[in-house]
Amino acid sequence: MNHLDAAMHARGASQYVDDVPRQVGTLHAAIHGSSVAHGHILSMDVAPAFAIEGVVAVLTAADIPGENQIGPIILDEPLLADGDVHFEGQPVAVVVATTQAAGRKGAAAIVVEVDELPAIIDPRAAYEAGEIIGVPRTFEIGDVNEAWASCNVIVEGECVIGGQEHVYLETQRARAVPLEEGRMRIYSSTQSPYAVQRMTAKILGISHHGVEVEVKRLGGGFGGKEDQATPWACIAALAAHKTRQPVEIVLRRDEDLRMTGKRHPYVSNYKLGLGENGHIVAFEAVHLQNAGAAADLSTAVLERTLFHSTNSYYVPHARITGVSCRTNLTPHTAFRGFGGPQGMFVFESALAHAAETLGVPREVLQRKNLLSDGDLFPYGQAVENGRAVRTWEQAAQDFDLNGMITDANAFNDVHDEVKKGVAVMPICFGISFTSTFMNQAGALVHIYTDGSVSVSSGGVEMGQGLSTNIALVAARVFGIDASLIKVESTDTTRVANMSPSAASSTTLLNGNAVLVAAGRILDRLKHVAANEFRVIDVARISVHNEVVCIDAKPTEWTWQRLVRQAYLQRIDLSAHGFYATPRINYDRTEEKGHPFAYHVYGTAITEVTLDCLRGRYEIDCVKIVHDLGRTLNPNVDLGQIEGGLAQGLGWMTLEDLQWDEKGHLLSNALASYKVPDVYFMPDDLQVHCLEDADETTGPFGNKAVGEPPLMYGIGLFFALRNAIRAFNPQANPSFQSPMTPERVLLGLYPEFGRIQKQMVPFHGVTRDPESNPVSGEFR
Ligand code: MTE
Ligand code: LUZ
Ligand code: MOS
Repeated sequence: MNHLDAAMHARGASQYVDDVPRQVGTLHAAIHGSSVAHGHILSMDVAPAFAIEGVVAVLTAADIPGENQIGPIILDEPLLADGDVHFEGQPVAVVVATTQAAGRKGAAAIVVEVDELPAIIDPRAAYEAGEIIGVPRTFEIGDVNEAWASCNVIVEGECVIGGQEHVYLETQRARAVPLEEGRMRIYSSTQSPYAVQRMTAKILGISHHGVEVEVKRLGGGFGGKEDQATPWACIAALAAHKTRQPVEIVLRRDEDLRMTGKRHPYVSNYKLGLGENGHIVAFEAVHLQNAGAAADLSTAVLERTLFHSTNSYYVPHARITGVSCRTNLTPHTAFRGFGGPQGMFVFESALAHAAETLGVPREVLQRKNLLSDGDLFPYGQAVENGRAVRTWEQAAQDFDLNGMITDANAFNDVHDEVKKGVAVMPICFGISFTSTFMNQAGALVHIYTDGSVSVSSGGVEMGQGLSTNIALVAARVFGIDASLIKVESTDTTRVANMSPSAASSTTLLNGNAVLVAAGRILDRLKHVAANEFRVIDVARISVHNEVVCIDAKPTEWTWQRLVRQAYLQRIDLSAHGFYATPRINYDRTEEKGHPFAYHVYGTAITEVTLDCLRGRYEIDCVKIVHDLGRTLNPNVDLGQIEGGLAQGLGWMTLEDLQWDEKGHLLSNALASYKVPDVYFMPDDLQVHCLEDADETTGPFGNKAVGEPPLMYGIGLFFALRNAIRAFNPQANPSFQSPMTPERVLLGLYPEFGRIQKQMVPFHGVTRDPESNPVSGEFR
């Protein structure tokens, strides 16, 4: 079975928000975004917009009937600028017109006078200026201060980590249709229909039940629509509310790049101490997160950075601090991995630094320090059913790691201008929203009298294959073919209060909710069959391949007959299901708990060939052993592993976000922001999955797969580093990502000077133990 949408995607037949035929009278909204990154608005003249033919209305903060506030965690973000602007592109006014073109012309005609203030771009500058969002957080285990004394070698340094643009194929968009009694129906490209529902209600000043949100599918989200699809839907709804006409908004690629947040850039300091035998003794890190101009999800992202700051290694003494720093960039947001990749990159850099200082291969230190069952993470959860060693050992064996390293060294011995580098990247990623209450989901299942089935869940299809997984779960419960299942759009009137489709947990949460709902109906059907066949023990009844069985032996009743009979007996053929992940908890005062249902593990081996005259490189191969549990659909999961890897490789090497000192995005088009393509990917890409690795949380032994494979991409950074040092053993390029060909070249020839590693003293951050977590509405 393929991805359910594959054939339609290939034919261009899949419908997205603006493919559904428009109602007569549908208007178009366009945004006037701030032209400066920081300042006070002195005056605004919207009259010139009305001079443009087709312009119907102009809306500003003053037109918002409810609250002008869309902050999801901390209430610090207006929908439309009010008094001040905090980033370039920040929505200031909305122009509603009969065509998109007229709307954009109108938006451009608006004149805003701003008293410009200096912009902060760098999180270090923000930290020094006291521009901190929320409060610093610290995870601590063991006794770090004591532990340094027993270390044999201690390394300290700094990492500068680049952000990342989501580049979903489908840019942000929404359509709002006014209903009777001031209600609103919204079609949105969002990972979080309920966030759109409740924020729109807040903006319009009405109840949640006054807003209906429907999502068919997304042309990619990657976290960029976990929260940041919401403002565009609110703007469409506001415009529809004012004009009493349907309103659509579609961002052009350049508008989307300019106005929406990205993966958070970080600047982090580390200090790592090893004992005599190479075992890790102590680790300390301070992560300064570049949050952009508003909190958005930054505090939650920062929290996951802390959770993943020791990756898949056992660290007995650790102190890890994170600070979310306010700058004048777009508010940065969720992106596949959600802060985890940044945390892992820092630890891998520290390990590289230590290995190079000791003169031992990095993979020796990595292997020695992998987690075992019973080891504690710094946040207090113990490793259970850990697979760090298992995936490492299988990768080393299946792909002959030692042979690869020997061959690369032999190659390097006889080549002067071309060098190979090999690196291993183990991953360990926690599955669950780190805000425990978010780990809940609902589903609604109907069986029609012809035996066909309708399944709604709170999960959103964004290309990751959720609908395929959901169809397979329902088909398996009922014992029928997946072609009998229709996976419906995601609609807030069918499933209430849904969490975003995120944290890789959508199949875990919604699949289990479907399992519960379908199981309820199946139970009723079994009773109908048991009555008919005069079987006392209902457990003897089952359905296989659309045939009713007793003791697994077929009867003459088909699935269709069973359903029809139940209907005639007036048995309810619909059910709601609800699921809440068991066992999880987290205490933000103590910074301890059991936040994750389980962890996903894996190991990737990456080999790169570097042209040491030009700084260009080819990825020879990436070879992965991944822990999928028991897959529901191997094609879907393989797509997630390969796609995640591609995104991680791009983040580490090609994708270079640049802003000027005034906070203007320079990499503001896909011509100046390079994403990996099929040629960039290794020709030799192998993925092996662990066998006999069922995860009891399920559904059906399944393990989450969406985000973790991105972090395999980190291996490429260190493979390149090894190749650079094979050419020039004195080279010590800074731990700065992305490792673009330009930076590789400068790394090869440090005498060019520009990017030599600077040793930066470790800086501590004080934490106020009184004020811990997070205020705000929903977390
Ligand atoms: N795959 C595709 N094709 N498109 C996407 O937008 N998003 C990723 C990942 N894989 C994404 C994707 C992200 S950020 C997450 S959290 C998960 O899918 C969400 O889906 P899941 O919970 O079903 O894994
Ligand atoms: N979103 C969120 C996430 O709200 N909480 C999380 O823990 C998370 N993790 C990964 C991706 N999105
Ligand atoms: Mo993914 S970053 O959880 O949307």
